[in-house]
Amino acid sequence: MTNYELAKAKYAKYGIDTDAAIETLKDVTVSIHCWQGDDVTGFDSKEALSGGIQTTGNYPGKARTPDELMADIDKAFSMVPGKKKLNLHACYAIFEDGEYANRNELQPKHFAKWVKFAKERGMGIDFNPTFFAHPMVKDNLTLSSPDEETRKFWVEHGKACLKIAEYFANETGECCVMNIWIPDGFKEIPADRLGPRARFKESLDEILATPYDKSKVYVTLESKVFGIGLESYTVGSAEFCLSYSTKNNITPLMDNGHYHPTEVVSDKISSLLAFNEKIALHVTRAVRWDSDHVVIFDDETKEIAKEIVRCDALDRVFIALDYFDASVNRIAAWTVGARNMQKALLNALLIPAAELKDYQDKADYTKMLAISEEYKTFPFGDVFDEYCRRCGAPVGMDWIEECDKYEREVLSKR
Ligand code: RNT
Ligand code: ZN
Repeated sequence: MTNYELAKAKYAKYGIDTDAAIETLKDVTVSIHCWQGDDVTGFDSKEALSGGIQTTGNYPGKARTPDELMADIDKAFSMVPGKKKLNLHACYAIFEDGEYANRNELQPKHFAKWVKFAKERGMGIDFNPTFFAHPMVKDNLTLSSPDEETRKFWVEHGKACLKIAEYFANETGECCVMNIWIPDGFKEIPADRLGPRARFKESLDEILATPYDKSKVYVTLESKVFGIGLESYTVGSAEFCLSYSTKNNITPLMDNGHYHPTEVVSDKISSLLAFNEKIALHVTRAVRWDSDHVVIFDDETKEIAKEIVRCDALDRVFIALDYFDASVNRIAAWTVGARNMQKALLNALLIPAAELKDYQDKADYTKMLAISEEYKTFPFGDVFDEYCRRCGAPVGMDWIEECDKYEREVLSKR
């Protein structure tokens, strides 16, 4: 018997069908962020990264051009099992023949190369307007700026992005999740908390007044607690973003780096599912703060996946990754994080949710605890290996050698 057959038998003894879990996971889409490949640099501006987010590290070999980034994406995606979607930011517009468009003038054609890339690989595309790293970010403010010219510029950017999102959906035949996150906030304790939020609200209303096909484009709104240099006040707080999303029928997005350190997104998922048809996630790893460390196979990532699965919400949660580490090989960073998201989902699919719920309802917390703990040492790794095999992705450590080879042959020559 192979390791997989042994594992399958062990799970089957408790009524868990590992083949079914593998089949289910094959259809779950995880959106992978292009910005891990170049430290959120993009191609449209020479400005340093801003907005209270930061990539640290100086690992050699970072992608400098669209072609390099695409090659790196191909390499990383080939080492990750499962269904993937490409997550782009507006700053990754590709200008050809010396042309240039400012953020408020971006058009679908500036993303034609990405569409070609995605179509050739049978992938959908998600999208993000880029409200940072640009000269029109005035005093750390964009959509909430009291300066009307600044605010309007960013409203135009949002509107332009909605058109591009719709173009992605039409071209790829898959829906496009367009996520709005603004960095706006203050380092100092503000004298007016309502004004910026009122302006943000007005700006969002203006952006969303653009007609777009709601069956193809899902607009999400991402909240945050604080950013570097913006420690005292964040315009798009959790309460603001949740209230706005609910009231305006758009989709709330939770990034698990965007809460106070003892809060967990895994506990929030069910509340949002109770009130929203769809919800969206940025899965990341916060180490003491929103540090965007590579996702590991840790308790919170597992718990997030368990929540999605036991709420029977695999088709209601848009799962995206969001981290950027420049201190390790960037292809490895992508691969480790994305494989771990897949592991967490498979792990969740191999836990008998109905049985455990039943113990909870019967107040048999003893069995609920005891059984949950026993599953933690089941031969999950053998099932994950089989899943990789069936997806044509490298099994176990095999990808590491592939990644080293790519570093020797490609990255080290940059
Ligand atoms: C920032 C948000 C946001 C960004 C990306 C690059 O704190 O998490 O999602 O990470 O848009
Ligand atoms: Zn995020």
